[in-house]
Amino acid sequence: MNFQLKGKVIFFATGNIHKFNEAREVFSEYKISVGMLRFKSLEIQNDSLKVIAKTSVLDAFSRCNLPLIVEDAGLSIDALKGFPGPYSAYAYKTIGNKGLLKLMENIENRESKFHSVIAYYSTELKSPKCFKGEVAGEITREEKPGSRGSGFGFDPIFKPAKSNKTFAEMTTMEKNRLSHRAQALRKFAEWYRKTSKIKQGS
Ligand code: ITT
Repeated sequence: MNFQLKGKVIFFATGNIHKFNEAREVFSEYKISVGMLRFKSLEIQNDSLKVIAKTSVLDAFSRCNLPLIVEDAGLSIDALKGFPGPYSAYAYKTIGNKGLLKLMENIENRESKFHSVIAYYSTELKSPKCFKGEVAGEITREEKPGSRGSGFGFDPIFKPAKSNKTFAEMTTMEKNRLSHRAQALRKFAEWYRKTSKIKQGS
């Protein structure tokens, strides 16, 4: 079946509604419409977020044949030699924020980084195209969920270097000014806007 899509429309395959809402807000700045494909694509275990994202986007594409992105993100803590990094989803599911704070209990160096890789694929490409973003910050001493209970995952324990609030204490718009994901999404959106203009000959 062929779909006739009007305007600039892409899809985001993710099982995480928070990620999708962040993406929707960033893409609206670029007048790109995004639809959520709510499924978890294949997520292999690998040390590289880029390899994971590329494999995921090809898996997602094989299921729906639509132009789409996936995103893989991870939190690296300096004092834990980069852990959990590409194993962030597993660490979050198993020990969670409380477990990570416990591991960091007597550690003074709280420096950490969030990384994001967006992978895009459509029929016009030979292979997936990747875009990276990262934000430096620190792991707080306790969870700071914010009054509206916003944020997800490690948001309550991550405070970007340029802020006195954790990601969970921010609105989506505030988080999008600083976050790893928003940076990767903007790089993608700039590229996408440029390549679709070339295709349309404008
Ligand atoms: P997908 O379906 O898109 O894969 P996911 O929630 O599984 O969604 P990831 O595998 O990319 O996302 O994320 C790995 C873990 O890192 C996961 O437990 C997330 O909750 C957490 N995480 C990712 N981005 C985050 C962010 O911006 N703030 C807080 N935690 C984040």
